[in-house]
Amino acid sequence: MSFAAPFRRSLIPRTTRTIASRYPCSKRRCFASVTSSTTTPEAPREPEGTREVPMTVGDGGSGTVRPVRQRHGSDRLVFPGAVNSKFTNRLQFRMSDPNEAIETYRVMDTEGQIVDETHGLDFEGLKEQTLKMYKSMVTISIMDQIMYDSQRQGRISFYIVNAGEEGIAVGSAAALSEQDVIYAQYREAGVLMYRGYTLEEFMAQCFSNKNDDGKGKNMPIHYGSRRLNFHPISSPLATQLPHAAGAGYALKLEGTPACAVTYFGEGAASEGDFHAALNIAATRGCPTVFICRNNGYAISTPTLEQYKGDGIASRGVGYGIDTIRVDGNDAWAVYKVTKEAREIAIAQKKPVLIEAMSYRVSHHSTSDDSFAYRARVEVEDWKRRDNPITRMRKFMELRNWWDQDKDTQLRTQARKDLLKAFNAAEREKKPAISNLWEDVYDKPTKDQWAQMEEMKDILDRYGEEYDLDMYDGGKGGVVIKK
Ligand SMILES: Cc1ncc(C[n+]2csc(CCOP(=O)(O)OP(=O)(O)O)c2C)c(N)n1
Ligand SMILES: [Mg+2]
Repeated sequence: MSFAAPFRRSLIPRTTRTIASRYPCSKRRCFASVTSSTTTPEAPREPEGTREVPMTVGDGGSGTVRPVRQRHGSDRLVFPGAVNSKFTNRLQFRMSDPNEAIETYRVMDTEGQIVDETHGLDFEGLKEQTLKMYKSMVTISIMDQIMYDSQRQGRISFYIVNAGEEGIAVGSAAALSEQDVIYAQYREAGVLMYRGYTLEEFMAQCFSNKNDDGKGKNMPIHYGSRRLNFHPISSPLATQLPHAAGAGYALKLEGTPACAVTYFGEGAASEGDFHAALNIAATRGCPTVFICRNNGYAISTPTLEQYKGDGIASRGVGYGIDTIRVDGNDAWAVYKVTKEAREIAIAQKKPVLIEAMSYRVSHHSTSDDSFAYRARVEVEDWKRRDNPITRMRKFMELRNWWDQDKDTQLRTQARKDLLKAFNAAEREKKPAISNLWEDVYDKPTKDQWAQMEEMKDILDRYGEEYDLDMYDGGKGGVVIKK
């Protein structure tokens, strides 16, 4: 299968060479500090090719390393770190050309028309999947409205909406297998929705009720699901990235035909963890797919103030990682590149970076008012111009798969289902108080038992001051059942 826009990577030749010990002394002196201690500027000349200095290039973590050889009189530098660099007498500082940014791959345009005829996707065969993708995106957008409003009414404490970026989460999720291990940031509820996280599970987590897998220990939208191979969301930005590199490495060592997939915003890519993760994934050959959602903002900081250079994609190229930039509002393009990235990661045992471009239509979270730092008209323009949900709808309508009636029916039913789950979750009891101590250590410590006893004593004496009925088991739920 071929891409209109190819995955990019820096040029590293397949064959690596050894630095010959016969390098002229004047030049060899330049390398003396990085060659082995056996190679000093004063070392006697040896016939060409007879001796290799122990300077090697790793092959991505398989444990074998190949020697690098610099031939006498070569027109290029063959050196670890720059294994195919031509010598030049032109002094020139390099930087990316601002007028020639890395291209953005599309399968369909904003009208839902196919623009890459080489996409190789069998859309007729994918009809059922298309409907599932569309339904997931629509359901997420309605859930967002309900949950956002409920936070404003004080019924949940916090929420982050996905508006404008549903295509990235759902398009990529549709291309993955259940075995792939997911490490997300927080604006990827579509991944969970597509993988089969139920509306009841979403609501239980947001209301921190007794059915929440995390037993209320996390803020709303910090979902996690062992069943769906989805690690819990972690608030500190970018911590998921080294985890995903490590998980990819583990899958490779186990020989599992799956990859780790991690999502992050372009703002999170300013964290050191991003660089550590990309470098270790590249050098150890980890089958990890890094998916950056570049939505134009890190809370109030616009991308143009976050970095110079050609976005996040250019960093992947810099780390020697196969990289592609994609139109994040085109769910088919995201699907296609994720599918291809997954195959590369697993078959070739190496990471891939996808930079998906979109726009954060919403405020950053319920704690943010984005009109304090961006104009309303900017947001309205984006909403009118392009949207992953309407694009997919147009795609389906062009094939006579969809119409207004079906759309109304889908939205009415989704809203009904969501409100039912919402109301049930809101009425459900909170986890038993004993969960304050449970699942912290393997077994509760002596100190924790003492704290439980103390809490029990306080509630025995002053219980009527608290609404204990809202907790599972009431006052009786304070002490862990042995
Ligand atoms: C280590 C760390 N620093 C700062 C924050 C506060 N913070 C939360 S979200 C965010 C912006 C992240 O922007 P981006 O990664 O682009 O994601 P987006 O919200 O745009 O989806 C910041 C600075 C944090 N959670 N963790
Ligand atoms: Mg962002």
